Amino acid sequence: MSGTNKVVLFYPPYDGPPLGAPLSLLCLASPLLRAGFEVRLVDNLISPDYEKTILRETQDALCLGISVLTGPHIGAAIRISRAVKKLRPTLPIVFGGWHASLATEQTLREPFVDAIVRGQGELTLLELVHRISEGREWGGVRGLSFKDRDRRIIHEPERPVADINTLPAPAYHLADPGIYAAASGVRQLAYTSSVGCPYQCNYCTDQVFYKRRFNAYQVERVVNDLADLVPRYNIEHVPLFDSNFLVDRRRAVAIARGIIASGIKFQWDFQTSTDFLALMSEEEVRLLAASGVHHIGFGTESASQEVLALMNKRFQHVEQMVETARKTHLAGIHVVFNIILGYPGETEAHRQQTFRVMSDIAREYSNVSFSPNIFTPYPGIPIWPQLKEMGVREPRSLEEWETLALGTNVLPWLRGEELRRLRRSLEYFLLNNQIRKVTKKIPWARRSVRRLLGAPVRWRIGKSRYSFPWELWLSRAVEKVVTRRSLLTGQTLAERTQEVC
Ligand code: B12
Ligand code: SF4
Repeated sequence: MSGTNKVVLFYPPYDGPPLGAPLSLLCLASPLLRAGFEVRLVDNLISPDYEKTILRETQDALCLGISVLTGPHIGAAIRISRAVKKLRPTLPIVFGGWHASLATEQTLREPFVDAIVRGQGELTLLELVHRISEGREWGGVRGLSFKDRDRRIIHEPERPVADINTLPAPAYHLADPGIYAAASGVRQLAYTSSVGCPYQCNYCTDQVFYKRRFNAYQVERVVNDLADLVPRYNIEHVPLFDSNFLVDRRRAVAIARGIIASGIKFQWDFQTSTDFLALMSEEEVRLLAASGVHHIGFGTESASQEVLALMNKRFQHVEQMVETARKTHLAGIHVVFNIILGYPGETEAHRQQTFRVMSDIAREYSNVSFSPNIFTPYPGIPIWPQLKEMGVREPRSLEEWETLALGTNVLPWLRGEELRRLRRSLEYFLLNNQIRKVTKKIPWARRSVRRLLGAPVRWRIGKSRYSFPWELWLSRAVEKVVTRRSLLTGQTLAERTQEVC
């Protein structure tokens, strides 16, 4: 038996604007607290000096848990783990989250990782913490991979995905939204009303994690939670972290109705696919807006039906993108269309088609912005076998995955002149949209700017001619006009994040 009952949970720093307290840790903390354990949450906003905090807090802890997504999270996770192991070599370090769940064997090979909780973490972590606290063996905990006493790697069988209605509510009281508001300028509270998406896009791991099952809270639960949490924490904005919020459109509309009826005022946003929104009536989309939806992110990815088929996205059609833009425009909702560039099998002609169609949509509907990125293969995505055949090298260690920020180009078919042309056409595409937005804001300059810059830019996109890019030089000299936006919230991304592509 251990004399302590403290669990330290760490969320490493990430690129981009803060989205409120890390929901993963708040969810993990809840069952631990109920079982009588003490929980310390650490991230770079709660504790700017997080490294020192963790070293201090882990002195008398039962274990350290770290949440890891592919990319920049990994660097801090490695650094902290090594520092903790130096001071307390026997303290169990447990990794969890999407990266650790999808690249389990490789991550667990690192000497500083003792166990990995695969998939949803609430029940598995609780069971593990009980074992640690009671000094028992770790074998038999479903969903756990770990090193035994001889440092051999053991993978226990999968834990079935839990119905989220059976899990305790996130421990929101552990993180003061004011701390995050100071960094982002908005009092935010992240909320998940459902997990899972029925589709199987072959660049996405949602199907691996949540098994294609849409697993959702009832309408009343969502409305009651929000009506309670928003005033209690004085929240202005709720980003929903659902994989595909509109899978059940009737539920979504009823949630919007419930929020309106509750009289609580706040903004909220979500991600979904255009096929679902396009099926909603204009009134239903207006209802979403009236309840506070001000932004929706869509994984549109391409305007070429051939490329969409290559992505196993046959459920989505260009007409639905147009319909989505039209209905959200009518309702006054801002939308971001994500675009994936360089997908295996995509030709330059496909790409130009995407830029042309998307430019046409944006010209017609001013509420549309874009988030274009070069295809980044994350661990566990179903298309990996094909990527390997095409010469993409899979990172061989945890450390190597750290450099894989969104938009990092690891595609061997996107090199030299091909890459230069992609970048140039992308810059023109973004410039074209930016000109449209800027001239909308300054009507007196509209005609002259459009004539001087807009017309030649549109001509280039139409004809795919990008040599001697004087418009780009001019725009860069005047101001930074080319901006990218976050799919989750629609916020403009930091310059560093924008320039990855
Ligand atoms: C919100 C979000 C973010 C936010 C999170 C901020 C915050 N304050 O919480 C931020 C902005 C950091 C983010 C960034 C990125 N994200 Co993101 N993000 C999401 C999203 C929409 C929701 C995640 C979430 O919080 N869910 C709710 C919580 C409760 O679930 P959870 O995080 O999965 O946590 C559970 C388990 O994973 C596990 N668990 C998690 N951590 C730990 C730790 C321990 C110790 C244990 C035991 C268990 C455990 O238990 C938790 C409770 O069940 C998911 C999509 C989705 N549907 O989940 C994508 C997703 C996780 N992101 C993804 C990607 C690709 C990214 C980026 C890499 C690229 C990008 N989009 O820009 C960046 C890079 C981040 C970085 N390294 O800097 C991928 C995952 C890829 C991967 N291999 O990591 C997802 C799945 C989207 C997708 N379908 O492709 N993201
Ligand atoms: S629709 Fe979105 S969440 Fe669903 S499988 Fe495709 S990319 Fe993943």
